[in-house]
Amino acid sequence: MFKRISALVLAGLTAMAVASCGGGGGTTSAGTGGGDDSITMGFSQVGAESGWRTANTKSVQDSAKNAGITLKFSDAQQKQENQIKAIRSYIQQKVDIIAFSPVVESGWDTVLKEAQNAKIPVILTDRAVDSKDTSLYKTFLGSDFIEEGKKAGQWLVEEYKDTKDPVNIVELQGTTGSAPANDRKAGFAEVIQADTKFKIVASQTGDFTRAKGKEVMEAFLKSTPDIDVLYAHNDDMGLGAIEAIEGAGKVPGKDIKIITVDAVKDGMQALADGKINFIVECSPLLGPQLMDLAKKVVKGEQVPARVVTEETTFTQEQAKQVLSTRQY
Ligand code: GYE
Repeated sequence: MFKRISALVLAGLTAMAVASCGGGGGTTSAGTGGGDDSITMGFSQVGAESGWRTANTKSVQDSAKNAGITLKFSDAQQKQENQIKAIRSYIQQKVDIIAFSPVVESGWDTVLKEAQNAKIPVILTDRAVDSKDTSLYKTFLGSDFIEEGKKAGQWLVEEYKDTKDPVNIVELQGTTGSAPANDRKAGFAEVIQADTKFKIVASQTGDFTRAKGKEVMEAFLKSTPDIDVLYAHNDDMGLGAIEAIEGAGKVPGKDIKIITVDAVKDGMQALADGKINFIVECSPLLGPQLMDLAKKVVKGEQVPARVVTEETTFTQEQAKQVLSTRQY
């Protein structure tokens, strides 16, 4: 360990962290630890809201173990205040590096400044912050969410290229204020606005969860006649919405075409089954790259300010082909 903390003190601090996290889901440690030059990372996860998140957590935990990095992990249950508490506890524990996936974009400057003052480097993973001062973190590893929104819009434009009739779209947004919700909305809107036949007739948050996706889609189906297309910012909300659509006696994928983002197993299965029409991939397997970046940052090496994840898209036919080999 870089900062030589005795096992006793460490245990005490971990207990403090659990206590201070309150309803925040607590803190657990994993990894091989040991050796004087091993790295301790404090990782504050958004929550466990989706299949994507579960796969991301597993990727981070497995890769920490493989990289010999001791991981202190906490789940913020989609609450910014829990993430701020977790980051403060990592600062107190003098971890070597902090990585986190910020639930929303705004409101991080104070706590990031505290980490900077304590000389603990921070890596953003998966989601971005909107801080003007980019020296508050070393790098941001994750997807280009605007690009994802554009890919969703491009599919729609192509799918409806032969019609002049209005296309009524309902949108299930991700967590309000989160980078993927903001950017997936913006990228999609930018592409479809080129043709006035595309109309977003209702747009509301489903908080990236299946339950909320179902609930909001039920409300859309009651309040909005003639829905042609659903654009859901993740698979889980799309899967919840499919239940609502079937419950209303309509056929998902036919009566209402569905576009989602992520490409987790359950989403890909629904795509292969014809219930979803198109999925934009967003990879949760960020762990290995995160650990590589962490090692470099702790050694004081230069890392790129932005590392973008490589991603693709899937049609129903493509989903059938790759389904059996999906890792998540
Ligand atoms: O798309 C969604 C999850 O931040 C990219 O968060 C991530 C998003 C992902 O809940 O399923």
